[in-house]
Amino acid sequence: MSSTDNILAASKKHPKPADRVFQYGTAGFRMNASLLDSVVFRAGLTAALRSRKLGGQTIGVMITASHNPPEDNGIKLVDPMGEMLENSWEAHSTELANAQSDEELVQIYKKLEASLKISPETTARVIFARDTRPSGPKLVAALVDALEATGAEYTDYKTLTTPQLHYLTRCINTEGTPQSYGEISEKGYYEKLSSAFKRAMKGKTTSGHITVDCANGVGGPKLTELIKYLDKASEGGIDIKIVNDDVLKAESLNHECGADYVKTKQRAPPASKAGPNERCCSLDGDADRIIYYFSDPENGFRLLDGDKIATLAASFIGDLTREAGLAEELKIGVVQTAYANGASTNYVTKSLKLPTVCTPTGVKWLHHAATKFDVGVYFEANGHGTVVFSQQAVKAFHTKEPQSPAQKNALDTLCALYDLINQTVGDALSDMLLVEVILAHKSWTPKEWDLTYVDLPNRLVRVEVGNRNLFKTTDAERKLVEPQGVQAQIDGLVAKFKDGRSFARASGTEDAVRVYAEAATRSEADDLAAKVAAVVKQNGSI
Ligand code: G16
Repeated sequence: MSSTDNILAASKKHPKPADRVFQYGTAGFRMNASLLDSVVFRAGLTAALRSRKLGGQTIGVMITASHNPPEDNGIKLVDPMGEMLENSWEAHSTELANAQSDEELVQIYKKLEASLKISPETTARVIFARDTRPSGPKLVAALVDALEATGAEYTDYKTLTTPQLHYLTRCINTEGTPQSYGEISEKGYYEKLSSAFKRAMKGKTTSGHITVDCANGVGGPKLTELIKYLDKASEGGIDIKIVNDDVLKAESLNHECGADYVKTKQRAPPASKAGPNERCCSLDGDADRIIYYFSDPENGFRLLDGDKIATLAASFIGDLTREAGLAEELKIGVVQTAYANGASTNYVTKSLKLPTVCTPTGVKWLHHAATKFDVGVYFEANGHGTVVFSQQAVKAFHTKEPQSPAQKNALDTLCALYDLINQTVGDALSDMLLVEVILAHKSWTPKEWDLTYVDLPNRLVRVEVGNRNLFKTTDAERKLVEPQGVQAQIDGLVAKFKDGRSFARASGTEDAVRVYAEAATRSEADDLAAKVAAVVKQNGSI
C-alpha cells in the first residue's frame, strides 16, 4: 500500500466527531479526552510532515492537559530545539484536525506535502510521552497509528513531565554538535540538573525543608526520582517534602491542589500542612509551572508567583553579570504578559532598571521575545517560565578571563545556572532548584523575598459564556476589539477604581473567558473583577 492508502485506512479507525471544530490553541489541542481521538491521530500526521519538512529532525509530541481537570487531555508538538511548534504550523495542524472526511484528510495531507515542498522519501522522526491521565494510553495508540501510517520512526518515552520531553527533543537534535544539550535519557536530565545545582550552590546551604505539592500529577514520581540525585541539605543539597503525589487516584489530579489552584484561589492546598514561614511550592499537572508561597504569621497566606520568580531571577543574574564584568556587553530583559502584576513591572523598570516586554499569553510568545535579549527572563504570572541565554552570553560565561576570585566565582555560577535552567521551556523542577539556589545565595527566607515589592491586590475570574470566540483582543490581549462596545464598558468601570486595571480574554485551554483585575485594595480588586465579569457574561452569549 502507498502511504496515502495507509493514512486513509488508519484514519477510518479514528473518525472525526462531525459537529466539532478544533483549534490548535495556547498549548496545542485541549478538551475533554473523549473528543480527542481523531485530533491526536491527525496531530501525529502533522508531526511526521513537520519532521520531513525539517530534513528528518526529531519532533516531540506531548499528550497532556496540564492544569486542566482529569477528564480533559490534550496534545502539543515540540520543534527540534525544544521550542513550541512554529506558528504557521499551528494552522496546518488545525486544518488537518478539521478535515470532514478521511478522504479530505488525505487530500489536505498531500496538498501540504506539495505546497510545503516536503519529500515523502525523507525519514520522519518523532518522540512522544504523556502525563498520568487515564486517557493517555488510548490516545498514544491513536498517535502511533498515525506515525506507522506515515512510516515515521518513533520512540515512546512513556510518562514524562512536559519539560523533560522538550529536553529530550533538544538533546536528540543537538547530539554530537557543539550545541549538544545533554545525554538523551531521563537519567541524563536528572544528572544534568543535579550536578548543575551542586555547582551553582557553591557551598551555600538551603535552610529547613521545602514542601512541594505535585498536583497529584506526573511531577510527583519525577521529583521523587530527581531527589535520588540530590544531596541532603546537611550535605549542601536540599530537603524536599512531597505532598499530593497520588497518581493512581485519577480524580485527584489538580483537585484542590497544584499551581493553578494556588494562584487562582490565593490559598495553600488543604493537604499542605506546612508551618508558618516555611517554604512551599506547587507544580501543575505536567510540571511546567511552579508557584511559591508561605504562611506569614502577621499577614496570612503570601503568594510568590511567576512575577516574583522572574524578578528574583532577573535581580540575581543581573548582579552576577555585573560582578563578572559583563554588564556592558550583555542585554538583560524581562518578558511578561498582561497578567503581570503592575507592581512587578514597576519594580523591574524602576528598581532593577531593566526593560520589560509584554506579549500575549502562551509560552511561544514569551519565549520568542526573550530570545531577543542575551539574558531573557520570561515568566507568566501563573508560574510558567524560564530564563534563556544567547549564544554570546554563554560564550562570555565560559571564555571571559576572570580578573579576580570574585569575578571567577560569578562566572562559574553563571555557567552552572546555564546548565541548571531548562533552555527549552518553563520547567517546574528546574525553576524550583533555581529559586532554591538564589534564596541560599542571598540567605533569604520567603518573607524577605516577598518584601522586595508589594503586589497590587488582584483577582482572576473564570467566566463561562455561550461563545468565548466572540472575544477578540489587541495590544497583547490588554484590549478587546470585539464584541464591539465591551472595551468601552470595561474602561468606564476601571476609571472608577484607584490604581484600577482590568482586561478580559478568551482562554486558549479552557472553554471560558478569563477576567483579570487589580486595584488599590483587596475589596476594590474583587469588586472590579466581579463587575467586568458581569459585563463579559452579558456579552458572551449574544
Ligand atoms: C498553558 C500555556 C500557558 C498559559 C496557560 C493558560 O499552560 O502553556 O502559557 O498561560 O495555558 O492559558 P489560557 O489562559 O489561554 O487558558 P498549561 O500549564 O496549562 O500548559
